[in-house]
Amino acid sequence: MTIGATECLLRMYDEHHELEDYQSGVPRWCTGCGDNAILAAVQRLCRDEDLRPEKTVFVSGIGCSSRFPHYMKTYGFHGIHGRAFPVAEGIKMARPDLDVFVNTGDGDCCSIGAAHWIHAIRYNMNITAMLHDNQIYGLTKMQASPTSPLGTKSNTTPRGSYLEALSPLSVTLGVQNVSFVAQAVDWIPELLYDVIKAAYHHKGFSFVRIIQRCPEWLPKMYEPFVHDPQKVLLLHHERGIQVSPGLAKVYTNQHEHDPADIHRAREIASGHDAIPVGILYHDPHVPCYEEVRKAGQIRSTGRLKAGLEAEFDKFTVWPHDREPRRQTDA
Ligand SMILES: Cc1ncc(C[n+]2csc(CCOP(=O)(O)OP(=O)(O)O)c2C)c(N)n1
Ligand code: SF4
Ligand SMILES: [Mg+2]
Repeated sequence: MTIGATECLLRMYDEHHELEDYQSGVPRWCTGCGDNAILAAVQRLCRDEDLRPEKTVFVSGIGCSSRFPHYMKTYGFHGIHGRAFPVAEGIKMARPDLDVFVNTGDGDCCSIGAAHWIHAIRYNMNITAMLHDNQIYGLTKMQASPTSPLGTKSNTTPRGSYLEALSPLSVTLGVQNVSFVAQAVDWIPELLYDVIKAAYHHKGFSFVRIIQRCPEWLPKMYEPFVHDPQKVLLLHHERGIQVSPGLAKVYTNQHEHDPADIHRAREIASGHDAIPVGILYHDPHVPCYEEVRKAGQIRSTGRLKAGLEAEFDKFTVWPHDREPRRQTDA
């Protein structure tokens, strides 16, 4: 089909998007909540990548952070607590042509949804996952989560939490088929954007843990890190994040890390000094489940129904006077 110059121009205009094309509503998050910074970075990414809103889906579970899809003018699914990953995987299997993102909290992902998280890593579907890790259950008003540091005082641990925090980076790096692991913090927007962008461009399951401040319940938790740039370790590499001169001037605590080195990535993830930010691990060659399974093949409803009937018939106990239905060959 040939199209004229005017139509061509109109199509180009139609397909060019501004920031407003991705913004929806006024976020209900508290002032200073790190979720606002993550939303701003993601909306900017959508604009810069010119993502088509009708071909983009944000999926979440339950929590403050899981309100994310409401603020994106794309498709979205504000799901069930802990179940963002299976919903996103179902969408990707049925529609591999869509860009699928997951926004999940530390309770949502690492507590009630932990089993789904592990399998999402192993399935390695082409999904960009952002863990909004504020180290507390925010929405339900301050209960300790698996990522709360030892001694965190909360409504469920008034004398301080009793266990060492679970490390989302170390867990992810320990799962078979892991293909992309990165970390960012909400108070360095430039780096947050670069990390989410790299995650989006990775073909496979990209897991970004974002340290997200919750000024409502843990107002002092990250003050020392925000005020002392030495407490942040910038990971840079030609195959990872390349740090801009402006950022390098402020954040002088830097480390060249090759994201292909999983052993070094695990060492960095388990360190207890400065917060490492950048790409810890990247393997672009791990096969995606949707490709292995040849997702997106459309089956007619007639064929699906006949297949189901045939399966049910196998287990039906028929009365003596009735012949079983003839098995279909679907
Ligand atoms: C099945 C089920 N169990 C418990 C809850 C209550 N609940 C809602 S959000 C939440 C925790 C949210 O914490 P997190 O995932 O860290 O998100 P945040 O609010 O901190 O962003 C809990 C326990 C629920 N909605 N559903
Ligand atoms: S309670 Fe915490 S996580 Fe929830 S919106 Fe407020 S600052 Fe953000
Ligand atoms: Mg939380």
